[in-house]
Amino acid sequence: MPVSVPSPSAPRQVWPEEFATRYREKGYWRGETFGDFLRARAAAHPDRLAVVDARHRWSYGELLARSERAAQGWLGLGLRPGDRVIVQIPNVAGFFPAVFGLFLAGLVPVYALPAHRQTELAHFAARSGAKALVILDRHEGFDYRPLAAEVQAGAPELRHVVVIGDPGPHLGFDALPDGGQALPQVDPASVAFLQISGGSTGLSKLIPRTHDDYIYSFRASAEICGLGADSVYMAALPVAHNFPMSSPGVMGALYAGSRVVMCPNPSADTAFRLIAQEGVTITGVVPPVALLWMQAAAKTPHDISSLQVLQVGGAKFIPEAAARVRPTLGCRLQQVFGMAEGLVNYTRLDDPEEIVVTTQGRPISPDDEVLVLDDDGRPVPEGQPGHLLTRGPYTIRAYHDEPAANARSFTPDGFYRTGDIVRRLPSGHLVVQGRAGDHINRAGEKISAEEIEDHLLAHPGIFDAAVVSIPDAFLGERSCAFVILQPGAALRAPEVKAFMRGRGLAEFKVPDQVVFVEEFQTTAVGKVSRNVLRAQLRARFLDEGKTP
Ligand code: OOB
Repeated sequence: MPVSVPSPSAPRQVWPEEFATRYREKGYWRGETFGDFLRARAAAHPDRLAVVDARHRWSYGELLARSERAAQGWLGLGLRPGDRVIVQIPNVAGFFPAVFGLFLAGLVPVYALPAHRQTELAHFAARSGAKALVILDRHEGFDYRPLAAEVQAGAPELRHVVVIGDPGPHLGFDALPDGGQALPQVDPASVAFLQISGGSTGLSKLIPRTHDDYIYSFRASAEICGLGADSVYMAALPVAHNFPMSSPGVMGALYAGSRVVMCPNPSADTAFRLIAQEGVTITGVVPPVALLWMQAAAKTPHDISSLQVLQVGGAKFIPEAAARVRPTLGCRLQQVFGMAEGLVNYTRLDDPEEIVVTTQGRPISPDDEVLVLDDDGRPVPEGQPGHLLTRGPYTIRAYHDEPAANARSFTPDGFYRTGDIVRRLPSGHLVVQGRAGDHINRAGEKISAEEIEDHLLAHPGIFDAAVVSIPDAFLGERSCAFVILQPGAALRAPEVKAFMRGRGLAEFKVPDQVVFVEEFQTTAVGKVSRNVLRAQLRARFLDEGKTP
């Protein structure tokens, strides 16, 4: 096999040598790539079912064959190891040959969510320098082909749009040219893919994850969740997100030789039908979806008794709701508190019910270092709230090409500042108390206040804007934009929302609520920081009892 020589611009993720050595010696990093493990499973049990969706049932052997063909196709386009390819594919089986094809060819997927639109995709293209974009033709009533064309028109480096399904004006995934070359040998320490950050400040950052570090995180996750040959994991959340991807997610399930079921949307009806049909044993959802499922369970015609574990994460699951999972759905609850940057915490399947209901779990690895610090950077006494910082064998040391954000988000000795406020119990379990930063966690979708404010300010009738999170009984948090109009401007909330939709943004970023104000209160000193301003507005809004 020829050794892959990544293109010079290929993203990198490097741990200091002493850490890398330790992580290898302890057996966390085993020098294995995505391609290696798929080949190994296909050799061990070629006929076992690997991936199922409404139209396909592929065995491990078939998945590998399709992925190898795709790898040839990617190289046939002239792409070279280390090149980036944006992947915007919803929950269909076709996701896997596309991405395993990229892995086998030494190419680097950039995972976009199905909800992302022109603005986000253009940003990922510019930041990653991607040369190709791969999409599904249409999903849930949305046609991704015109969107891809629009993105391509604004991104000179994006040479190819490849479509699974009917290609329209683009290139068909099944019609990729055969590269006819030996597949490269991929370095397990190289970057396997770029994940998208929640974007706590400004636009989303790209998170480079290596084969070594990511495979460790889902191998260990699969063990924690007890996955094996008889397990059936259903991806109910968009598979490109880190939670359904790797906690243990579809990758952990394939690693463990389990079966993966792709659920096209998380509505109770669709999900319950698939659980019953496929004998799903474990799946993961965000808290609002769990609430809907608990409500629907009483009257569903589907038999969901195969479900053993419901994972809930991405946003805080309140204990009152958590306590109802077992009685209503008849399965165990596992809370998952993770982040695309690395650290993932789980309540364990044998934890006492009290811990499962009231905490967000404890870290995967004995080598996950967790600090809980006060505002001055000193450790807080056990059980007290503080800032969560972390470092470990699957937590990144830097974002891709973001010197300023890296200086803010990482300490000089390599700890990632998560932005979360937590309490740590004597057992090591963490309880999430809130966020230090200014983002809105809307049903697990993270929205940067700053990014939305910038879009609002682009409206000629808007003088100033501040976006804040408001507690919401269903979503956890919703977004509220406080807007000061230009003198003489007469805008109403629906117009502001329509304007935001016209900006080519993911729908979840359109403010849920728009409140017009005359001015922002400032202190006697004059200017206040955006954070203080947002906190003031939020307090004023809640004081005035505007929230249900
Ligand atoms: C997951 O990943 P991201 O990158 O979309 O968001 C990370 C942030 C965390 O820093 C925290 O603020 C919040 O989402 N979060 C939770 C939570 N899980 C995530 N807040 C409270 N309770 C929880 N259980 O959201 C993610 C990645 C992997 C696994 C699970 C979730």
